[in-house]
Amino acid sequence: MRRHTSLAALGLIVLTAAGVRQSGRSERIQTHDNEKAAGTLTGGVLRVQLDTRVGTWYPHGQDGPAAEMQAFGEVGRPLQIPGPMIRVPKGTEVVVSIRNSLPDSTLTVHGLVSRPVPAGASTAPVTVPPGATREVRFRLDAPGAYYYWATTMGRQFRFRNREDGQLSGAIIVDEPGRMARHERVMVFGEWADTIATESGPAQRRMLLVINGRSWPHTTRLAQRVGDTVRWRLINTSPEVHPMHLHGFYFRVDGRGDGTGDTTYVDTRRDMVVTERVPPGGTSSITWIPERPGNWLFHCHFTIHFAARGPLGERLPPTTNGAHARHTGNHALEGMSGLVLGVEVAPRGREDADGDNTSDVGRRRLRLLARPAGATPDGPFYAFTLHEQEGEGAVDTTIRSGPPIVLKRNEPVSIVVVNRTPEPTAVHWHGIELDSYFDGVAGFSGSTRQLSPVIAPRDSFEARFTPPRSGTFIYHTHVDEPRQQPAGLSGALIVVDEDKPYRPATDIPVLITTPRVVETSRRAVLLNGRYPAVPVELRAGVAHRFRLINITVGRPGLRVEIWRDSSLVDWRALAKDGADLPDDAKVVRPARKTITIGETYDFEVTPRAPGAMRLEVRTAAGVLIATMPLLVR
Ligand SMILES: [Cu+2]
Repeated sequence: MRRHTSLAALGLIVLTAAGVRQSGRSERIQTHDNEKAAGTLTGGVLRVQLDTRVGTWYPHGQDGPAAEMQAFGEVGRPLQIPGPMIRVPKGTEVVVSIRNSLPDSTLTVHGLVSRPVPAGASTAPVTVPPGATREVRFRLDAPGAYYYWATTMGRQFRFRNREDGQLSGAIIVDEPGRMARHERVMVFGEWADTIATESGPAQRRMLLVINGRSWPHTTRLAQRVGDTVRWRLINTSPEVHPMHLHGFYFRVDGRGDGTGDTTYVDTRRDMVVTERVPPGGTSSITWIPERPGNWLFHCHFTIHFAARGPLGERLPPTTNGAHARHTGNHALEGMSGLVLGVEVAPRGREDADGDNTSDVGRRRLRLLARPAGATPDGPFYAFTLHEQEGEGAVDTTIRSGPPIVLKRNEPVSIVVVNRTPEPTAVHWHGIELDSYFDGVAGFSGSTRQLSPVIAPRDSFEARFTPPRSGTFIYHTHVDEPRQQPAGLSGALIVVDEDKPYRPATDIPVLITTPRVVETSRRAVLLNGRYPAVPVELRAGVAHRFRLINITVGRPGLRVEIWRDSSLVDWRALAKDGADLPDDAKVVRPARKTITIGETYDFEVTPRAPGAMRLEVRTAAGVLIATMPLLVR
């Protein structure tokens, strides 16, 4: 019962007369995947009757821990998280009645307005006093993904994450006849509060959910090789989510902000592996699973997907080496929150471990994860890369792995050897490879053969053939909040045979999170160092900057290149390893927001000798790292 004390302490009456079911608990809230539209559509008019009550929410599945939460439901039906979905063909008039059955909370509902919003029209929210019912009418003429949301605490969207945090529902407007068969609507939500603990200080807990549930209880999607998969991502949480798909690129068909939604023409659809979905933002994406096996789609902001306890409680800090959480299944126990699993079934006889048996022309590398010193609050680790036998010494001044440079279409074997005292696994971020080698221990592969965690003193051989030249990432996919700052990430660069990697003009800028003990809290490492090592450039020569954000908690990083008090120009070349179409390779002032799990390639040609500098800033503009660029 302890977990209900905070809501009671807020004065929220958690049981309604109509809602009581059994043993003092309020009615059970249904979580759902937006597969059924609410209301009744007749004669071009959709009528929806919403009610608002308190129920019991089970974000960890039917038998898991539960929390009392405010929720919407249709009148006469169970409460739902997310709220009932409004889905209509374009040109539909919508009549929504909203009953507020909360005994003592005034409900303020936003987003029940026409799309497009008529010029000069009010988008003011609807206020519904306790016990009252209000009716709103609007038209949905603009196809796209939108949402409605409500607060009972008078909060703005960006502060709404308490007991009213799940009062959100999708609004989808379809082009007539274009409802994609495989389309899924995913509503992201957050709930956070502070609870008293039996011993010690109050603890903040935070729960991130997709369609009302947290991993591993999110819906497991089943697809088949070759399916067209279309997802609508609707972020009704107050935080930014860098959403990353393993193993495949996806196209971004459109983006919106809840009020408007832009569908891009075909040539303007970004091809990415990571999409930054801001608070209140929507993205419509399409991808085709080309290889069978198990694949993850998850937020790359570690506090949004790392392991947590029931209802988002923080887990006790881990001790050096002995990592109890990973004795079981890493994928199920080592992650939570905004994570979705996709199981892709083969169409023919292809296997999830693919055709990687041939050794003809295969390059062999060894990647060692090794101890690299320690401080009282934890160890450092280092990756070292070896083409031959022999190991060399660990350079403890660099807190990231060396760039791994591979050739496009050249088969490679990378044996990851774990010399650290804790389990690990390596994910090849952005590489299109077979599922078994993707690096999500306990999930990658297929039910026939799941990819193992790499135990201390053990090794794992990853085999793949990178099909695309570009800038990628390799990083640990185990206990990321600790192992990444300990040193376990690096740049993965794939080049064409006729365009080899040249250290003089290829400039990787790997941005990682330091261990707090080494630098100030407001700093990031550039290529594993703080302060960054200066880089030499040549005037009149084109340099390829390969920018990578693989921090654990900086989703709004901004990278800029300055000469004196002006931004220099750069030319966009690629995003997430995929070349941009020619008409998108535009020259612009050198400033770009790069979220976690994204890579960007930019071409910089310094005009004259002198001093330039690459600056990394927070979303708010605070300078957190500088790389001096010396032009000769
Ligand atoms: Cu997130």
